[in-house]
Amino acid sequence: MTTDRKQEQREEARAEDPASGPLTTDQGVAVDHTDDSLAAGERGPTLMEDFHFREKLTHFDHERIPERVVHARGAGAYGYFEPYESCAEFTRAAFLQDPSVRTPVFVRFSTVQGPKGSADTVRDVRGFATKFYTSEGNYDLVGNNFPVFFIQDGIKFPDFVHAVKPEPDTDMPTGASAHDTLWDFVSLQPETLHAIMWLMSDRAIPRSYRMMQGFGVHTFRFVNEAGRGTFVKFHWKPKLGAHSLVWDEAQECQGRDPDFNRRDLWDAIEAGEYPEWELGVQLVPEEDEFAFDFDLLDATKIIPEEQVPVRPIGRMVLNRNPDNFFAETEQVAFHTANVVPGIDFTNDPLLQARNFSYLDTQLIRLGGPNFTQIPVNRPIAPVRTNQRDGYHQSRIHRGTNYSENSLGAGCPAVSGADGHAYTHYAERVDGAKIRRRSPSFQDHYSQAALFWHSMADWEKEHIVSAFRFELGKVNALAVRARTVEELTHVNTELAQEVARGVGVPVPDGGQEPGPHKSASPALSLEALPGDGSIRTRQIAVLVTDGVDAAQVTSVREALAAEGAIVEAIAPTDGEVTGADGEKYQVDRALPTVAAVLYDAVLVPGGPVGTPAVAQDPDAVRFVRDAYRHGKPVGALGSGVGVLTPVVPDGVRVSAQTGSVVADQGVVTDPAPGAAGEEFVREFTRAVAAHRHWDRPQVRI
Ligand code: HDE
Repeated sequence: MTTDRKQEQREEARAEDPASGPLTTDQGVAVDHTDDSLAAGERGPTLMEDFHFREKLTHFDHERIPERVVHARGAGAYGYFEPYESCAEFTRAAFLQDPSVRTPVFVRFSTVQGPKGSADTVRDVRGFATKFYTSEGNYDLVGNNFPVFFIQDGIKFPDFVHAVKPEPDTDMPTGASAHDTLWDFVSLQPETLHAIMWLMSDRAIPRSYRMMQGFGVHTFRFVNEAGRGTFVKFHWKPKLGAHSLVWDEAQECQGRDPDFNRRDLWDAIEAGEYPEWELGVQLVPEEDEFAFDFDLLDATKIIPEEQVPVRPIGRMVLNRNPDNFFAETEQVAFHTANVVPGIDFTNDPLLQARNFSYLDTQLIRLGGPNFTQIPVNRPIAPVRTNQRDGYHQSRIHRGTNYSENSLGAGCPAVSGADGHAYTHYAERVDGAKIRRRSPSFQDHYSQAALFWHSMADWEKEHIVSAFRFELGKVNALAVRARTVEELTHVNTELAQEVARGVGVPVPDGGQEPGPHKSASPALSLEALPGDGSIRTRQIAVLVTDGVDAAQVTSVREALAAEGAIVEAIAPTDGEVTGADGEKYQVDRALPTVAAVLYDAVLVPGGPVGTPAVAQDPDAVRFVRDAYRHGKPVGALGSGVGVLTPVVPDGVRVSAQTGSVVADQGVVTDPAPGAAGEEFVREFTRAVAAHRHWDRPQVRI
């Protein structure tokens, strides 16, 4: 957000605040002076009677609350959800009945491993938690951007989290999964392998929260008016498609802009480019519970979309940033057990554990049982309970506080059988008390292999290189070797490629789950290219004094008309003088930015400008990095001369004025003056494709 816009907002907030006026104490007493404490003489000791000083310092001393034990770092936004049509056939949930009814939502995206102050672009799962403020109470869909989890039973969650969090002696590494204890755990727990394949894929380094899928992970249950249950898996699909960074870029981003993902979300919403997802469901009739070669209750398994298609049921739009990070994004409390009539649980042992854990953690994190009264957590449905008192109670309850009563006119009365109350699905349960995993949970390799076989070649390359990086950071060679051994059960080629990179014996292989060579094309990032637009893509145009201004202006206008965000970047801030002698405003100074912060780069020409760009090592690095990270790179006029030395053999560059060449995302036209239509069309197409993996010398 620009400083002007922020200032405007501050002023609006002041004007709207009924309490605007002079500074006061918490008791409303006006304060005359807040820069010096009350002291006995100018150089004397501070006096205890300075109640303003004591109140100010005491409150400050208590400003922190514990951060979330996992998912500590996040970003949130408000918006709405609307169904496409009534889902009454499957669920009686009120918010899924009427396309004309918009349900308000709050969504929080997060990383899992790192603390609140860690960087955004680490290799990690991303949380995707949605609170629907429905007319029947709050419904929380607390999902992730992977459709599977690392463990099958919640009792192992503390072990898994201890293993992935920083090691207990050094408190290192921050935000990262490349370390001994995680891989020790992985190598000993084959059930982690499927989620580990996702973690090693580019899904674990999303370009943007706006370009990320979300999944409910567990199999839940829809229940309709007649009480019939249907198994359901939830999917969020981003309108902009699913896109990721490359690891080299993600690592640099951690330093260049640790807030890369949350800034992107914030800025898009401020600019009115509201992110949008489609909610889809996979529905399985109860009678088909055992129709799969995996268990529907096992959260380490997907239902391949080719087997049960995802049926779109509605869309969600995020259109408002929070006013206060702490009050809203930090204090929001999600809970898997926050369900509404028409949505119920299954016996997935991971889900059952979560239904205990979220409330438990919030009691400590938010300091007591009344956190549901915090504005971001408050339902829009009326709340009438007999729960009373406790820390931070802010409601003034009247009347009786027990059920049943006659003295309070029987209020609040239970809804009974009037049809509006939540009634638990009457699933028949019968079993001995045992601690034993079901045999139907035992196949840990088939779906890890399915994932591998579903990847495009470039995705496979990225996965191998991620394993090499991660295991290469593991000090215990036995752990590296044991992990490679586990990978032989997924795919021989994968295991061998990883082994070669991390210095452990190359296994023979041949242990793959034979019959499972099939692929699920929906698992590849290529399956979600987006709507083909270049809206909100960030494009850097490198300019210096003497730049061909007609070129910059024409290309800028054309790309901006397609919704891209184009920024002129010069060696210093302020203005540059174009070849026409006019002054042009610079958006950013080169030392403050880097190619990793942009989606594409363009080098315009100019009789004076271009040689200066070509001689500026920072500018050349900018272009080279963009090229090596597979990003679209364009050059016009004499700018082509800057690009040519950067682009390796095997990529064609135009040498002829007026002839536009577009090859593997490198688009060139040596013609001076305003950019032609063909150049703009080709460059736009290259940007819409996001990345160009097949070009030589891509650095992943
Ligand atoms: Fe969570 N998880 N989780 N988790 N989880 C938390 O709740 C837990 C799991 C997820 O933005 C905690 O309020 C257990 C799966 C998200 O505020 C905690 C188990 C999935 C968020 C907790 C799981 C998730 C959390 C920490 C295994 C994807 C962030 C703070 C049984 C479907 C929500 C908090 C936000 C947060 C427990 C596994 C997603 C401790 C015990 C599977 C998106 O309660």
